[in-house]
Amino acid sequence: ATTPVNVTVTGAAGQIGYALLFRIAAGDLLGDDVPVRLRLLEIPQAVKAAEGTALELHDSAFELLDGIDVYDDAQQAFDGTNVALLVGARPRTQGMERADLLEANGGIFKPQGEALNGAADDAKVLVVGNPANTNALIARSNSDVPADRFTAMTRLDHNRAVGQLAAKYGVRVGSVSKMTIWGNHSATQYPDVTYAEIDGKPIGSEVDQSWLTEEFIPRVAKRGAEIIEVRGASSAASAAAAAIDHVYTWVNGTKQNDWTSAAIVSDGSYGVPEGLVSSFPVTASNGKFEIVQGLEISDFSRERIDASVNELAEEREAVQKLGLV
Ligand code: NAX
Repeated sequence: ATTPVNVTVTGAAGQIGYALLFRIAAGDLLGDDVPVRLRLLEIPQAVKAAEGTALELHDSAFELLDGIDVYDDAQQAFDGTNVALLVGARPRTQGMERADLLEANGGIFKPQGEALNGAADDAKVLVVGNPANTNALIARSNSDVPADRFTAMTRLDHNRAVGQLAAKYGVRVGSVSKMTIWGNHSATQYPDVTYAEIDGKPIGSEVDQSWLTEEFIPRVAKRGAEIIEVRGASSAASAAAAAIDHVYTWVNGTKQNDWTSAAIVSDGSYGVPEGLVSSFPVTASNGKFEIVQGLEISDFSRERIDASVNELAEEREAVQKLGLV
């Protein structure tokens, strides 16, 4: 391909943006033969910092990088875009109630959903900025872009789970397949090992239950807090790596006999109310995610999936009350 693919990154001057942009420019997002044009969106106060990053991108002499544009206007940043990575969001600050947080993010994701109407016909949207699932719901509800192009990121949770499982079994991450994250990208998420395999061999029946409930599930679900505690700042490079994996998989497909996790608009599968942006086990082919069907769900899993999905339903109710969806 010689026509560059337009990739818009919001929150480009933030810490995830800083890790993400260089990998995109290196060809990791779409493939090492696909030229990219980067469009950075920031709020006016951070445009200068984004321009500084653009200088460094120039200085890196990436052969696939066709050019960089910096914007403070969503309409312009999304015009004709093929891949939109919505990273910039309003973080929760002290004393902020959930409704305040959702409202503040509605102020970002509603206009961005509208602005995405100007995107290319094949546009793919990944929301990283938290609360990611509900921000994706807001953007989708305010856009004419088809629902199946809106996704939110649970790939970091998925990768964290794969990493923990590989460490437990003393294998490399490439040996782990069929891991699943269900629900919300929050502490209620359910990392499900029921169908996970090590070197193609199912582990479900032999998993140590106390390790699962007391160590693995809470460790994966609360890994973000652990990173903040140890690193002194929230996950950045690993979040960028997960965003890269999410889009790469979406465009280039999942491996044979494997699946991944992504939050996509529910079609009602597995009892997840239609329209919620919830994480599922998914395969990708021909540029489309599809929910893995027909998995038997145990009572143990059902309870945990429902808890996380209920949280998503509550968030939807809250943004409905605010008139955001
Ligand atoms: P930073 O605060 O470093 O950067 C955010 C950037 O977004 C800032 O430069 C800010 O100016 C910009 N921004 C704010 N409003 C904007 C708007 N309307 N348009 C364009 N840009 C805007 O945060 P960072 O550490 O980069 O994290 C970004 C987001 O990712 C946060 O919401 C964070 O919670 C979320 N995360 C999501 C994860 C996931 O797995 N889904 C994991 C990592 C991360 O915690």
